[in-house]
Order: sequence, then C-alpha cells, then structure tokens
Amino acid sequence: MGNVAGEQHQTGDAVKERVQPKKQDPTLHKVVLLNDDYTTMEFVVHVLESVFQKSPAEAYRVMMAVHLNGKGIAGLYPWEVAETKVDLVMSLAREAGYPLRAVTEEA
Ligand code: TYC
Repeated sequence: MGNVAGEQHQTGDAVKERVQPKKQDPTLHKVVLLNDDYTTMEFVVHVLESVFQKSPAEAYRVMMAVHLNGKGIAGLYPWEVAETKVDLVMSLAREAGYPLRAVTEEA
C-alpha cells in the first residue's frame, strides 16, 4: 500500500508525521458581486441567501451595497469553493434570464 497523505508513517525507530502533509488552502478568495441595471433586487437577495447562506437582513444589506457601490463582497472562501460559487451564481442568473455577474478576487 502507498503512503496515504496524513497517515503516520513508521520508519525504523522514528515515527514520521505526515510523509505528504495534506495541502491546506490558506489563501482566501473574495466572491464579488457586480451591479447591473437589469437583475432584480429580489433575485440578488435570493442568491445571497441561497448560495452564500446570508440571513435575509444581511442579504439585503450586501445587495444594497452592490447596488450603490457597483460591487460588493458576498463571501470569502478557499479558491475552489469561490470558483464553484461564482459558477453557481452565473448559472442561476442565466436560468432566470438575468445578467448578474460574480467574480473572484484574491483577498
Ligand atoms: N441594480 C439592480 C436594480 O436596480 C439591483 C442589483 C443589485 C443588481 C446588486 C445586481 O449585484 C447586483 N434592479
């Protein structure tokens, strides 16, 4: 059997911890929502609640910040999670017929 990452590995007298340390993903990435003139406020609030687990009040606050400032942070996540959320936002928007866009930015 090969060395399983994270498994303790006995070599002679020594116990080596983590032959291949499991790679952490320490760099957080922002998921940034972008404003547009066509997506409804209600839909953006729905996305913030369903994709980013925001409370209704927080979802409304973030949506208004994006509406007023042009963009705003929906959340901070490891890279792969951030990319997945961007893809999900864009496909929900496309299905609903809205041009809502989201991008990732390194935090
Ligand atoms: N500006 C949009 C409107 O007035 C609302 C909106 C908010 C759209 C946030 C996108 O990311 C967005 N209907």
